[in-house]
Amino acid sequence: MTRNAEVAQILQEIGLLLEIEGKDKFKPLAYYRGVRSITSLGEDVESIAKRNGLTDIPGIGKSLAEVIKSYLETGRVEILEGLRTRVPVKVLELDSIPGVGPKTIKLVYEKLGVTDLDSLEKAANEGKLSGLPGLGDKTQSQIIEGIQIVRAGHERTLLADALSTAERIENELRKLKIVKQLTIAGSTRRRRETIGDLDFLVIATEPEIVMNAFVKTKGVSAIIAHGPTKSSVRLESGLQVDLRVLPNDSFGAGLQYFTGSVDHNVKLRSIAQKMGLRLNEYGLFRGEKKVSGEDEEGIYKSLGLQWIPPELREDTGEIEAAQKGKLPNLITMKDIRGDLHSHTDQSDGKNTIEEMLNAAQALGYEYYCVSDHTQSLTIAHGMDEGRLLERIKEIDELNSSGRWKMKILKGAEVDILADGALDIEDDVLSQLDVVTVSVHSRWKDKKEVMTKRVCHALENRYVHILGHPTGRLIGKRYQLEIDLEQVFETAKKHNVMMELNAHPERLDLNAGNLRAATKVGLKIAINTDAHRTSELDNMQFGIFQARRGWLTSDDVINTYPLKKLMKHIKK
Ligand code: DGT
Ligand code: CA
Ligand code: CA
Ligand code: ZN
Repeated sequence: MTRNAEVAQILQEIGLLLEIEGKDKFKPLAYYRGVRSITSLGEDVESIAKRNGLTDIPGIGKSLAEVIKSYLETGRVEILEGLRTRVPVKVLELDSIPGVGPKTIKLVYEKLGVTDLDSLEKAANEGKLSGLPGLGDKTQSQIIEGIQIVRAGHERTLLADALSTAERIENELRKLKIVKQLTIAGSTRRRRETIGDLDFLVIATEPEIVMNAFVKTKGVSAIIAHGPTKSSVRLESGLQVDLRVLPNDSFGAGLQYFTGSVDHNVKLRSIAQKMGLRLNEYGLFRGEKKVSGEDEEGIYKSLGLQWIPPELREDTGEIEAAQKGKLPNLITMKDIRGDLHSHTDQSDGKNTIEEMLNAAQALGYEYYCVSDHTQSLTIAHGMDEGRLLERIKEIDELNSSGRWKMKILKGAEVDILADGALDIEDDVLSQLDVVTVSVHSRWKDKKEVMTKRVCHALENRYVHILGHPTGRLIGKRYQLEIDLEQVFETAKKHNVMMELNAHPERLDLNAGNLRAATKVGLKIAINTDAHRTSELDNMQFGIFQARRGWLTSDDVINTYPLKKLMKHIKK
C-alpha cells in the first residue's frame, strides 16, 4: 500500500468508528471528505507533510492534519486508539464488503452485535439481517454474495500496490552499500494481476546486516522468520515479504527458481531430467558438475530453450514455443504511441481537458483520445448529443490552436443500453474519431441477454472499441456473464477492437482472453481510462497484462502511427 492509501485508510476507519459511536453527526463527514481528497492527491502525502503543507490540501483542516502527522511520524493515532477500545468493530473489514456501508454496520452492530466479517456472515446465513429495519431478503443475499467476493480477493494484493511496496523496500535496502544484487522474483516478477507475497533475492557480502535491516523496514508489523539466509515479515497492510540470500555463483538459478511459476518450473525440471541433468535453485548440474547457474539465460540455453520472459512463465505453451525458437516478440512500453480512452471533468474525471492533454503530451504521445461518458450514466454527469457536439467543436479548436504537438482525437465512452442500443444518435457518433462502447448498467443480465446486448451494440457501424469487455473489478466485482467467443466473432465481423483496460483493478481483458481474442484476429487497444492525470501512468499495467497475453506490438492498435491507426479504424 502507498503511504497515501494508508493515510486514507486510517481516516476512513476513524470516520466509520465516529459514525457508529454516533456522538457527532458531522465529524464523520469531515473524515470521509479527507479520505476523498487524500485518494485524489497527485502527490505523496508524506512529502506534503514534511513541508508543513497538509492544511493546504482541500478538505484537510487542522484536526485532520494533526491525525495524519501523528500517523506518519509515529504510526499511531490517539483518537483512533480510543475509538477502537470504545467501539470494538472491524469497520474497515465490514466496509470493504460490496453493499455494506456505515449505516448497515451501525445497524448490525447495535441490533445483532456483529463486529467483523465472520459474525456478519453468520448472521446473514441465519437470516437475521432480513428482519432489521430497512434490510430485506434482497439486501441480505447481496451481502452474502459481497462477503464471498471479499473472501475470494482478500488474501491477495493488487499488483500495483505490491509493486509500489516492493519499490519502497528495494530503495531502503539498496542504501546498504554491501548489497550487490537485489531483485524481486515470484509472481511480482511475472506481473500477475494479484500477488500472494513478495519474494526478494539478494547477494551481499555481509548478509546478516541486510537481514537485520530488512526485519526493521518501515511498515513491518510482525517478524515471521529471521535467519541467516531467509527472513520473512508481515507488513501493516497484511502483505508478507520474503527475503532470501543467494550465493554469488547461483544467482541465475535462484532467480529462475523463485520466479516460478511452480508449473513452469516442474516442466523445466522434467526437461532437464530427460537430458540427464538436474535443475534446482543452485544451478543446472550434470552429476556433480555445474553446467550453468550464474545467469538465467545460461540455464534456458543449456536446456535448449530461448530465454523466456517472466510474464509468460505459467506453463501455457511458452516452453514448447521456446523449444522451437518461436516465442512472441512481446510488446513493450516504448511501442505505445497514444491512449484511446480517457475522461475529463466534463463527466466524472477530476482534471480539465487541458490538464489531461498537458499530461499526455508530457508522455510523448503522438495522439490522445478524450472520451467522456454519455448521458445515461447520470451519476457520472454523462454528455448528451448537444454537449458532445460542443466538445467536438472544442477539440477541433484545440487541434488547430497548435498548442499540442499530438493529435487530439474526438471520442466518447458510449453507454450500451438494456437492449443493446447506444445512448447517442448515429449522426453524432459519426462525427467522432473513436467510439468506445461499454456496459455500465444491468450487471446481472443473464448470459444470453448480455451477449446479445453487447453484440447488438458492436453491430453499430460507428463503433470502434468495446470498453472493459467483462466488467470485472478485481476482488470487488465478478465479471459479467457473457459469451466472449460470440462477442469476438461479432467484433471480428464488424471490425471492432477489444479494449485492454489498464486500470490496476480492471486489467480487462485478462491474459487468457487476450490470447483468445488475437487468435481470432482481433486487434487490442490498451487504454488507461484515466480519470485524472496521474492515472495516465497506468499504461504500464496494461503493458504487463498485454505481455502476459502474448501480445506483440502488431496486435495493439495504439502502437500504430496516427495515419495507420486512422486507416485501420475506418469502417
Ligand atoms: P504468489 O506469492 O502466490 O503470488 O505466487 P508466487 O509464484 O510468488 O509463489 P511463492 O511466493 O509461493 O513462491 C515463489 C516461487 O518459488 C514460485 O513461483 C516458484 C518457487 N517455488 C515455490 N515453491 C515451489 C515448489 O514447491 N516447487 C517448485 N518447483 N518451485 C517452487
Ligand atoms: Ca510470492
Ligand atoms: Ca513467497
Ligand atoms: Zn472510461
